[in-house]
Amino acid sequence: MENLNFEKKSVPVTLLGLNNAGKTSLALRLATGKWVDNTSPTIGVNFETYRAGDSLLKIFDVGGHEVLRRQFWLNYAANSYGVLFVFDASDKKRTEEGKEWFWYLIDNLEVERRIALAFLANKADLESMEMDEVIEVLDLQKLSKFPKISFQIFEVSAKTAMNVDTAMNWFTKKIQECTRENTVSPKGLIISSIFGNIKLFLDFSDVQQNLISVLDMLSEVLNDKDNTLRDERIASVVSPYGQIIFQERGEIVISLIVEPEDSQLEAQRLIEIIYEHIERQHSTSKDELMEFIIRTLNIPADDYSEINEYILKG
Ligand SMILES: Nc1nc2c(ncn2[C@@H]2O[C@H](COP(=O)(O)OP(=O)(O)O)[C@@H](O)[C@H]2O)c(=O)[nH]1
Ligand SMILES: [Mg+2]
Repeated sequence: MENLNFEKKSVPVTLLGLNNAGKTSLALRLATGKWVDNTSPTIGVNFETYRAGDSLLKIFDVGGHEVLRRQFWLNYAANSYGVLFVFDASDKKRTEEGKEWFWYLIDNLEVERRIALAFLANKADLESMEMDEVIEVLDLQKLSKFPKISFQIFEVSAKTAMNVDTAMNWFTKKIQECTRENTVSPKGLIISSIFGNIKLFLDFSDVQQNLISVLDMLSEVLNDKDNTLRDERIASVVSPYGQIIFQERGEIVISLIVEPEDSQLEAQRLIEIIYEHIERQHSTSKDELMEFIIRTLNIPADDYSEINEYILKG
């Protein structure tokens, strides 16, 4: 079985920039294809979905108010495949503030992997700074010193849609490259209840030998779940036989065991796809679910026979 195109391959990306730069307007244009006037200031974080070919970008629109900047920007950016940074090129009074916060983000962002950055000089329909001026004043040339950041600068208008497609085509292509680089080699997967009762255990390698330790870690995470589960109900533990990513949603917990050096972000994305599948198919059969998981995790056909499947009733 070759790489299949899944219905939902939602890839997290983040929309950042000062308040009033046009982030929500842009997010709505991407989600609906229309200009939506009268956006109100974003409180906290919203998300919109943008379809690009067979991928879906899940765009987190993070409020731009100052308190939110320090609290959320780095966290969301570090957990994304890419950042759309929106800069209001028509607001000369806030150029310095925009520059300061843009560099706050870039200088403090800690990512091991490659990340795509589209710098969007927005509101080009108004009287606004020329691109050359934006690059110069914000020192954007300096971005080339960050090898992990693939960047491109676009002059756009969320209002008239000018250059929005061009920017998004570039961005989506880069995001696809970044997801391809973030491969994981799943070693096992456990679906359990929030009380730790195992419903399905798929073993793709030698996890079985370590099952007790995996289960111990699972129960530790669950016993203390208000502390261990971070945003989005995720926890991860690195152990000698692999990295275990736990995610809780509704009544169930999915734990994916991958190689220690594998991408956590990609592991989370795969878990997300499995959750969405379970939620959509209310009465899915065990075989169907297993087949979906094997396809999603891209377990090679030759390894099928090595899959040990255990259903431990709880
Ligand atoms: N003329 C113009 N106005 C825009 C554009 N994008 C956003 N705006 C306006 O800028 C204001 C702030 O937009 P909003 O999307 O709420 O900004 P956010 O705080 O970054 O989410 C709103 O009045 C929008 O209508 C644009 O491309 N051109
Ligand atoms: Mg907003």
